[in-house]
Amino acid sequence: MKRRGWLVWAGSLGCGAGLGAAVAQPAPREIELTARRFQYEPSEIALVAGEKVVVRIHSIDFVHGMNLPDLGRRLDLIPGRVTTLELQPMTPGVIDFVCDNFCGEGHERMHGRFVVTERAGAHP
Ligand SMILES: [Cu+2]
Repeated sequence: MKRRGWLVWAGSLGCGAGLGAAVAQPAPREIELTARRFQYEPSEIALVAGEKVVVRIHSIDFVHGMNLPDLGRRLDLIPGRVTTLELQPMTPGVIDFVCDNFCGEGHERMHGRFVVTERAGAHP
C-alpha cells in the first residue's frame, strides 16, 4: 500500500516537469521600462526577493536620467538605445529611482520604484 502511494506521487511529479527547471539557473526575467517626459512606465515594478531581472529601459523623447540612490547607481537613458539595469535584490523593500537629468517643467515629478516582496515560502 505504501508503494502504491509512492507511485502516485511520482506520477504527479512527472506531469509537473518542473524539477529539472527548478535546479537549472533560470534566465533573468526581462522587464521593459519606458521613460518619457515626465514619467516612467510602469512607475512601479514588482520584484521578488532573490529574483534576477534585467530591466530594459527605453527613452522615447529625451536623455532622461535614472538615479537609484539606494543602490548608489545612476544611468543615462539615451533615446534610440536600450539601457539595461541588472538587479537581484535579496531583501524585501522599496528601491526608489528618480530622473536626474533636468528634462523640463515636470521633471521633479519623474520618479518610480521597485517594490520587492518576500519570496513565497521564504518563512515556512
Ligand atoms: Cu527629468
